[in-house]
Amino acid sequence: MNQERILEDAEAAGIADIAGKVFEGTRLSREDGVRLYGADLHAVGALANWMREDRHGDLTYFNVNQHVNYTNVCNKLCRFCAFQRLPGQEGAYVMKPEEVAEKIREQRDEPVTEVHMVAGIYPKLPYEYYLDIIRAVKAERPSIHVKAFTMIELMQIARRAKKPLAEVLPELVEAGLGSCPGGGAEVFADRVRDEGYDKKNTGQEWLDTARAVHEAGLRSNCTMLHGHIETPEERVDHLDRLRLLQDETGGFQTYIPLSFHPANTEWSHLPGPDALAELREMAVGRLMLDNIDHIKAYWIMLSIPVAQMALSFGADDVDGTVVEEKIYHEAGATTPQRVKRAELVQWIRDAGRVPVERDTLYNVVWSADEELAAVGSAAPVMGAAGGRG
Ligand code: V47
Repeated sequence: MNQERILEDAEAAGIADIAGKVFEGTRLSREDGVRLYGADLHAVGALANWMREDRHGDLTYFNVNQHVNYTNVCNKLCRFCAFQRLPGQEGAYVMKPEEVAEKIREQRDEPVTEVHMVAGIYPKLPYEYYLDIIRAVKAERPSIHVKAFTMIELMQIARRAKKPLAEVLPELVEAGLGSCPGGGAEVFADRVRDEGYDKKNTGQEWLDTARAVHEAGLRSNCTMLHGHIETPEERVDHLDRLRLLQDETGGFQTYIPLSFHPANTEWSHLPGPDALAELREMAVGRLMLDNIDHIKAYWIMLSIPVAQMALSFGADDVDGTVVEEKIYHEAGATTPQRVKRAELVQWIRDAGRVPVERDTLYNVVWSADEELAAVGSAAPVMGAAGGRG
């Protein structure tokens, strides 16, 4: 859609001033962000789509990855979580390093480039365990990129190591850690944390840990868990705090809005977001996070049809092939646990976009776009001001 048409729709929706800012590359304020939650969805989506196409054209990134959740034992008792078990509770498990390696071995005939490894917080696990599971993965498949440990896991690992995180991170890297995922950020606002996950790190601790990760030279992702008890103002606060940290470090590669799935959680009485709320969250993320290059529509959580639509509401990435997802499926997700690479490629094409297989750091592995295939990289450079443009 051209700028004039988008502007007409924005005018009708009362957000022409916001559209003007987006077109000229001016940062949106917190107030603008709150207004985007109340404005006509199609006008907001068209604006986010303009920004997506301005940056990435039709290119849509995916990777061939595998998830491993090494334990579901957790002491944080988050009310939104259906995955956690107490030690000894039925269904509780902790994988030995050999079992983690076995999971990797099972996929040896697939062109997997990344393992996404996250889990609960089980205080009994020693520091060596975390090093050993990374080493086990790398020994089994040396070429694989290990994207592991959310910020709260890193805080726990440092606690067990009895060393500051700045000393622990190089040791994890030495073992084979390549980058960190974006989970566990939830909603930073203290009010929401106090009601929903008061045993977990604060929002500020999550941000401080992410800063340390970036200072250690690692890239990471960021998320927001939306669609439960948070207000639009609290969502905008969360996005603004991510944006400010990104101004400082440039270390975030991708933002992923995560839709709350209520089944089997203490918040099962809440409805969770519908598809329209999911599309709006994608669009607001794209528009507010002007310094984060990629916005991911995590198909496992959204369903494939909603993820396809999200590609016209600001998203330019769909995550990967996944294989055996537990966190959402325990919470009632009805999506498959894996798709084949060829299926991902096809449904990106069906959405009218150009599929690009990337590695974790956005180097191009394969592209349907010949020019990009020749350049071989869509990776932003880490440093101040992130990857604008
Ligand atoms: O940290 C937990 C969330 C996260 C529920 O970095 C729930 O590339 C909805 O972070 N309903 C894990 N959400 C998933 C995650 C992720 C996924 C894909 C890619 C990346 C990346 C990161 O899921 C948790 C928590 O925030 N979560 N329970 C639930 N019932």
